[in-house]
Amino acid sequence: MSLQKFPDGFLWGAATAAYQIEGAWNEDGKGPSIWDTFVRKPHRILNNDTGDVTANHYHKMPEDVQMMKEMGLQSYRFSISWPRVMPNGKGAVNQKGLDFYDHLVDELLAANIIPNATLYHWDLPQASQDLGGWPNRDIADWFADYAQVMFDKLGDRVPMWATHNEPWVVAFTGYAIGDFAPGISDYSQAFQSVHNLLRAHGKAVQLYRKGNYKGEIGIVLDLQHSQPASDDEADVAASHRRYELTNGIFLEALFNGRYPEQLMDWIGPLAPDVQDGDMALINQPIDFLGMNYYMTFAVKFANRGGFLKFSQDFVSSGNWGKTDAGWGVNPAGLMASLTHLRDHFGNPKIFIMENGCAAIDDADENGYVIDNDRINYLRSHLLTAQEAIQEGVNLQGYYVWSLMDNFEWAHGLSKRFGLVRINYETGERTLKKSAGWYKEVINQNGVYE
Ligand code: IFM
Repeated sequence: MSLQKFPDGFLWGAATAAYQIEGAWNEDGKGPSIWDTFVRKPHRILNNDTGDVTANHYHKMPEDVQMMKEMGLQSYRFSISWPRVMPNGKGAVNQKGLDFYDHLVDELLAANIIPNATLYHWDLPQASQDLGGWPNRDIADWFADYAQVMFDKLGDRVPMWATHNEPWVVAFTGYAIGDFAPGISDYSQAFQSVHNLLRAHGKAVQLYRKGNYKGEIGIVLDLQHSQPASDDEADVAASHRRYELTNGIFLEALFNGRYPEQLMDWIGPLAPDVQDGDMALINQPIDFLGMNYYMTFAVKFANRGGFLKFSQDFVSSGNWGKTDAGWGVNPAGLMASLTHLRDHFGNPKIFIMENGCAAIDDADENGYVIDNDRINYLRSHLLTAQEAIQEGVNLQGYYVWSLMDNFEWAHGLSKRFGLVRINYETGERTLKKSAGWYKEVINQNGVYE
């Protein structure tokens, strides 16, 4: 067993998102989000679960920060609930909502943990959706106003900001597939959402630069890796189309100021309305790229495969099988995504902002979970990340998804991704075996092979 060390200064953390952990869905002046609405519709969420309480972090925040300290985390990535801060999506600010995040940041700093804030992790104010949501061009200004409120409040103490988390999911699962809030099935709204999410990102970055805040700002993309199922030309082309749909559309716009031409040709009338100046707004320098990595797909040409004519299967390497979320496990896809960024997008500074797995966690009578599957999953991805750094990838930090068990969207509370077990009945927190293992990784700044 040899210890694979990471470079000095490599940042170690864990991540969460507001709707998934906070609870307190209608307390202290918070407005409803599209998820508060969506979970109340029939048949949308497994077991009719909601995020109304979930891990109850809103009420347990100081205890949770102490727990992070005990776990040895160097950084904590959280998201801010837009409707907690601006209940109507624009206009009036809810002081109590702001105070919550203010207090969180102070607690983190007191515990010597670097705060890493994401402005948007899917919980759009319902009032903004009532005005058309992400497909409405005006949303970029509403988002910029919200971003400014947060920069004003926390910009002096939060050194890492992300505008969006996984805008692909926001646009496509929310507005095209419709299995996530707001539950709309319309591809043209989805492509228009991509464009407005990116314009909103651009406006927020501009404001951040203008304010001369001391930290860094970027965006977090879920980079799924697509690989052709065979050498057949049709499969290779189908895989490329899938890549452009999930990754290229964001990477090309952010780094090169254009949408992939071939994709735009394929989608024809579904393409977003791009106005003068939009692409320049989107294509501004960012300080880092956040990437979330979970999955690789083997892609085939499929005549009945929708408007991009492909079908896909999860790839699992070796004997990995699938996680409890039904996803394949393929660390090689992480390597492929990282080296792709190195080779095609100028080797940007990267943080892995999420990586982790749902596992079947059997708790003993004390709530303790021996989650060897999770440890093996994390170890294999970390070894790959370390190898990528040896290969010249500019990777500077890693966050486990997730700090604690939480509301996993359409799966409700049934899927557990946490390093910490949540007993949803009592609210009790118990560190899993993986939390102890991760603490060692952080202490050693390395992973044993
Ligand atoms: O829980 C989600 C998170 O909100 C975004 N990234 C993927 C995670 C696991 O599905």
